[in-house]
Amino acid sequence: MTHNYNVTHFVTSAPDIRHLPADSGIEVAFAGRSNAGKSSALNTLTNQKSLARTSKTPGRTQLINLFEVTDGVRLVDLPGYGYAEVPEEMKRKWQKALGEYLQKRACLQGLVVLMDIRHPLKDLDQQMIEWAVDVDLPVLILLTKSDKLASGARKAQLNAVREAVLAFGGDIQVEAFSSLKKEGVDKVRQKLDLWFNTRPSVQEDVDN
Ligand SMILES: Nc1nc2c(ncn2[C@@H]2O[C@H](COP(=O)(O)OP(=O)(O)OP(=O)(O)O)[C@@H](O)[C@H]2O)c(=O)[nH]1
Ligand SMILES: [Mg+2]
Repeated sequence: MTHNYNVTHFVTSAPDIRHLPADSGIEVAFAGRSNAGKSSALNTLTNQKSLARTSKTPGRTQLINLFEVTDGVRLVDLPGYGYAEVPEEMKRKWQKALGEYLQKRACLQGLVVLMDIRHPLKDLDQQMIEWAVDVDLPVLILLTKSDKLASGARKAQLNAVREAVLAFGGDIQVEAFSSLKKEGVDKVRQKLDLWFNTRPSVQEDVDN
């Protein structure tokens, strides 16, 4: 079954992981460094100009924003990590919360990690990927702003990252993406359709 992502609408914002709506249905989260292009990618995917707020000022998305594609099918825009201006203490807290979300959210079916194609696989990106692989969560890596590189350099970078992520093991796909040029959008839709059609594993009832 393919979904129509164009009808995606905002549901709610949560100030942190503990205030998310009920852990039911299916969720796919968009994570990445501050300014990596998460909100832009969500807008491009859904063909909407301002579904998710974008900004030239890094660290703009402070809340976890949840969007619904259809009943029980959600896309999650996570606040960017690694923003230099954020106090160390807050960074540590947020990083811990992200880890908890990835490892405990049962309805989470896949993780999209967005990284600027010119600066891929920073420490915190690697941490996110490790957490996902740890809990058998499939990962789609989008090398964003691919329009910033000429096609030769773009291909070389794509190949280099594909090679590098083999070291993580796990189910990881890497694609180039540009919100500006609409590159890679079909690849994202295909992956989301696949994840949204995978039934979340049902917890065994141990009382029986
Ligand atoms: N050239 C180019 N610029 C882009 C692209 N995608 C995003 N940008 C720009 O990058 C900046 C950050 O984009 P956002 O989508 O707001 O990034 P974000 O990851 O949501 O950032 P935070 O919410 O702060 O974590 C904006 O100035 C965008 O216009 C792209 O595909 N190509
Ligand atoms: Mg954002």
